[in-house]
Amino acid sequence: MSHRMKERLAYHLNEQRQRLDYLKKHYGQFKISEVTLEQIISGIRGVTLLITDTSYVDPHQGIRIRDFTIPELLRVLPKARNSAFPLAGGLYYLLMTGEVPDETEAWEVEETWKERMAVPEHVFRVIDAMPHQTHPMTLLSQAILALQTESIFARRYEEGISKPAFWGYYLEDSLNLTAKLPVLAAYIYNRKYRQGEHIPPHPDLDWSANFAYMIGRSDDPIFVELMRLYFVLHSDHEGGNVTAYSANVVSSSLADIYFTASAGINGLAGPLHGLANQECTRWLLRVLHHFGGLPSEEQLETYVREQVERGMTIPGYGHAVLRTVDPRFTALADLAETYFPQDTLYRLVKRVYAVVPRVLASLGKVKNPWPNVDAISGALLYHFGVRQLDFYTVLFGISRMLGVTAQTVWSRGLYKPLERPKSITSQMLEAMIAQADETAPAPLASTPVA
Ligand code: CMX
Repeated sequence: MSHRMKERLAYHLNEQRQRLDYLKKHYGQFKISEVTLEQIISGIRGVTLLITDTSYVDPHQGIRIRDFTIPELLRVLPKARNSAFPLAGGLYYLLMTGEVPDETEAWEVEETWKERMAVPEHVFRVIDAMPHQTHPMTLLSQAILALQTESIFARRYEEGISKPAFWGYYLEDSLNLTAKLPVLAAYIYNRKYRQGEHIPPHPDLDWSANFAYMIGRSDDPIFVELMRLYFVLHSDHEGGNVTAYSANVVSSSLADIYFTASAGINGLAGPLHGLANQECTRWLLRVLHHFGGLPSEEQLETYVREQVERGMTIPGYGHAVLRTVDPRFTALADLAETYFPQDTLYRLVKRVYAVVPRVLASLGKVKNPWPNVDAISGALLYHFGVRQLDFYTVLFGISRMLGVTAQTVWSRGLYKPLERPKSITSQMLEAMIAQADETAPAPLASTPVA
């Protein structure tokens, strides 16, 4: 166990509980949001409903992880050996405690992970039992669920424990799960695309480098660097994204971390969310194929306009919260610009960036015409020969589980109750409107159909 991390977490949870108790007691009636009918019908967009301290998506600055912007985060976190990029263990320490770890603390998490990487055999058998064409996200979700047999929280809960003890077991489970994620991802990759060759983790490597090693790609130091950057960038995006939100609801029922993480992964598998990295790369390749190479800006603009006029979505562009270029996009573009600016797919990414925002903006309805992280992440993986597009969201997933598990430990540590919003029927809604507005037309539900 990473003792220092647990100790600091206990301290901050205690402090935060007191803070929230005070706020609830003295400012319980303070209004944060009002919700309109339009917002409810439009996916609760723009309604502040959650308190999440691990990170915040600033619409105009992008993600702030524990208040650090992406460039700040990359600067302050301890780096892996001979690397320009942070150790995932240090990031996890920061997500969990809100404190920037020193190198020893970051390595302590990495060492804790190493001790817990062994995956029970039955989990591999679950993956093996699935048909070869199974989507890697299905396999990841199933593998995480198969690990549920190992939940310490579930066992202790059955024996009878009280609320203050919950978070400690969620933390144990979280460390056990996150330790195994690169192993699971590599196993899925090797089984699907490398004739089942199984490479066990290397005891000397950090969490991120180990993934590269286990898929047989650690010989390229820039790919290893990409993995380190990639896993930091995708780790957390406040509490309302589909992954975190679904995981949070599931965990609020005191379902353990394995049920929680699997639920989050299922949400991430949708094309409007995590699967957009797969979809975007497929779209980029289709563009190259269509034009027989890199199109000019003019050609691309005509192509994109025609697509959006037919009602198609341009993957990798737009966001429910962001209103600017995603800084995660910029961080990945910086890496590509440094190491392979002439790569054709990367050059296309840049050209798309020059064209798509103005096309989307000209439609007048797209709230954010700018690229998100999915507009580029796949192109970089593709450059390094990871060309199995359906695998891309798995990498997003194992990184995002760092944030999801940290959020879950905090939720249980703050004794958050069961999430259970209220719903009404549309008929009730019409009746409510009619009562408030005498001039409203008769409720549709009671209007005879012509
Ligand atoms: N291409 C074409 N049209 C787009 C668009 C895009 N990239 N992004 C938004 N629009 C359209 C919407 O479909 C909507 O049209 P209708 O009114 O006709 O239904 C209109 O613009 C308004 O949408 P919005 O309020 O700007 O965006 P939402 O908050 O509803 O949706 C998102 C956000 C991400 C689902 C959307 O921008 C999208 O589908 N983008 C492409 C998929 C993608 O990249 N997803 C990954 C996001 C990051 C992540 O969560 O991982």
